Amino acid sequence: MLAQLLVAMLALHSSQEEKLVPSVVPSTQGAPSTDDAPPPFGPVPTAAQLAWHDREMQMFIHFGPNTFTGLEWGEGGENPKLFAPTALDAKQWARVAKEAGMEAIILTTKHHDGFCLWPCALTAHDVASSGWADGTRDVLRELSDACAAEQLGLGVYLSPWDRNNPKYGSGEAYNEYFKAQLREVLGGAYGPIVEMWFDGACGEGPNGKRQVYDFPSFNALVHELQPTAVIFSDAGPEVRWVGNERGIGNETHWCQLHRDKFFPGTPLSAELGEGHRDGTHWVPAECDVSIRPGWFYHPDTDAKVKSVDALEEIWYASVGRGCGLLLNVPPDRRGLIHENDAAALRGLKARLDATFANDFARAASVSAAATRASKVDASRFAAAHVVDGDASTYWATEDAVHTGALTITLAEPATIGIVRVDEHIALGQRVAKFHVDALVDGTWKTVAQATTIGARRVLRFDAVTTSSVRIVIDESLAAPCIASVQLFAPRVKE
Ligand code: FUL
Repeated sequence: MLAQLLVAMLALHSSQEEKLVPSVVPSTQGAPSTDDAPPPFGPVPTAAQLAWHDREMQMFIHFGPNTFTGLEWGEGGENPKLFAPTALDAKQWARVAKEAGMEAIILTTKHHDGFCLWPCALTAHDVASSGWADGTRDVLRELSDACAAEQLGLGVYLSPWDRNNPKYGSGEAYNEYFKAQLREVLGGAYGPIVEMWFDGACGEGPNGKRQVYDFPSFNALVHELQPTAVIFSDAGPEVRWVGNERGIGNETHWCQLHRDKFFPGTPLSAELGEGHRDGTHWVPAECDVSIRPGWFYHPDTDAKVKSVDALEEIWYASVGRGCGLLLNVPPDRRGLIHENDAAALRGLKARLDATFANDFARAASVSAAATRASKVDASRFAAAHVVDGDASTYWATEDAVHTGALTITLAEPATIGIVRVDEHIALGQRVAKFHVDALVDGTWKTVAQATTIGARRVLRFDAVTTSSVRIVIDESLAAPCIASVQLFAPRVKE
């Protein structure tokens, strides 16, 4: 991973990408020359974006006055005393997230009702005025500590739409208020933040006026305060919305996007899901979805928690298509993740662990139709790198070769039904079309086909018993760079 980060940092150094990594490039003295590596293709991810790709699945937490009123969009005039969880335990949230295999938790520190889950010096509409522990506790503090203890990343959602604050709709004064809130949350008091989540909603405030948000200055402030955080919004700048709230990524998912065509609150467009093969910026899609029918907890949805089957389908349609999954798990009125939600997450984890426990391709022998030459090390771009378990090494072709095939010969025949392929995205996303063949009774049979790969592509297909599998790159925008190929047994339904 370290090497992958280094390549991304070096590539970034010479590109026009926004600098989200420290400007000091680590010394490469003593390291082999990278001269004969494929040149980066198109926009490439920053170190912060590569870390986001690695997080695969994150937990979203919607919590606040709505949890107690039954609303999804609080009106802003709610009495803060309504916020009165009886047994809030952020350590339990973090434990559930960790046990589910999530890598970070993103909390609604302020939703559209304007209520702050941290004691905000700028408003009385916050936990300090609430009915919870006489206003002495701080949800964000407790979650930050709990995430640190579980080694989870922490992300924040701070809604620009504020139905409580009288400055909302006034222009500059509200934008300054909002930035002052960003400083409180991101200024360091709560430690490092991995993701800033900006919602594009822009409704009316308490005066019936709408606000013109100053996103360029919000983004600049986030980058200044938390240089290793990624910013999510409908339009990035670092992570984009997938365009639906069902957790479903697009079959074709380009991380590159003509970012300047979009803005937070941008009209819904299929392009958000698909991206653009000739896009100008690296802005991968994040798929948000709630484990319950609403974003907030409502007691009448206890029996409507998504099943393990449904969650598994969402995982394949999001993580499996190279997107990130942001799965919302709203704490209940006790301030705990409900038993039903926790059980569904445990079920998902058990199923994914069982499915991906045994990779038949690991340490299999691999050959390629053509491989890029290297003066540094003859095996530098060898096909064997796709099964070496090292995400920083990869197989590549010469620059002029935009197709290719990897043949994986297993030590003994195996019954397979799932393939996972990862591109070496530090050098950009390249593959536009590929298919998978298995050798059955002496004949190659196509078992799966798809378009893009990106960070990862996981495909399920009808089970075949075989000892040879071929990954055929039919179309690539530049020399394909494949980091990993994994083969698994089909999932046996319990
Ligand atoms: C939306 C909001 O309006 C919803 O309440 C929720 O927070 C969702 C994740 O984003 O735009």
